[in-house]
Amino acid sequence: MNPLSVRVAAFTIAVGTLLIGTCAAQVNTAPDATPRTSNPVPSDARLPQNAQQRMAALDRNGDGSVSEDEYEDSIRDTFRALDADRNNRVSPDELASAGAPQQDGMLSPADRIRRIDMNTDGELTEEELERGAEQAFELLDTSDDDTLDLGELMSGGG
Ligand SMILES: [Ca+2]
Ligand SMILES: [Ca+2]
Ligand SMILES: [Ca+2]
Ligand SMILES: [Ca+2]
Repeated sequence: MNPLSVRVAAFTIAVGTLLIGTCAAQVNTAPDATPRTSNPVPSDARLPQNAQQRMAALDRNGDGSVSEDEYEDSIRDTFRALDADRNNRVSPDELASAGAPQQDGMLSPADRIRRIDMNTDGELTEEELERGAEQAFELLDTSDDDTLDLGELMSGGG
């Protein structure tokens, strides 16, 4: 891989984790939540660990693939969900408290934002998030049919 494609791949995974992890965290809130938990963002919230779960979170009409519309809807919802103080920007703190998984070797929330932060102010606007996500969609859509199937989602780090 040349340096650009390494960077682009890291970028794709960053966006995918950022977006899809958050969507599915919401979808999965209730049934498995531990009753004793009083934390509004349970640290044990189940995040999507594989492409099947990501697909379930994104495929709103249940046809087994993710269209650009479904993807864009999710991005908008995700942005609103992340922007806790509603100032139309997502800060690293907001991203961190959304429960995105932090594992060994993973980028910190601030670093993930930096990947798609076009004006380098350290926070994401909806436009920055959408633009980053569009690029991620195109990279994942290797068959170029404007939908993401399970295999393509898997190739995005799931
Ligand atoms: Ca669909
Ligand atoms: Ca905010
Ligand atoms: Ca920004
Ligand atoms: Ca495709």
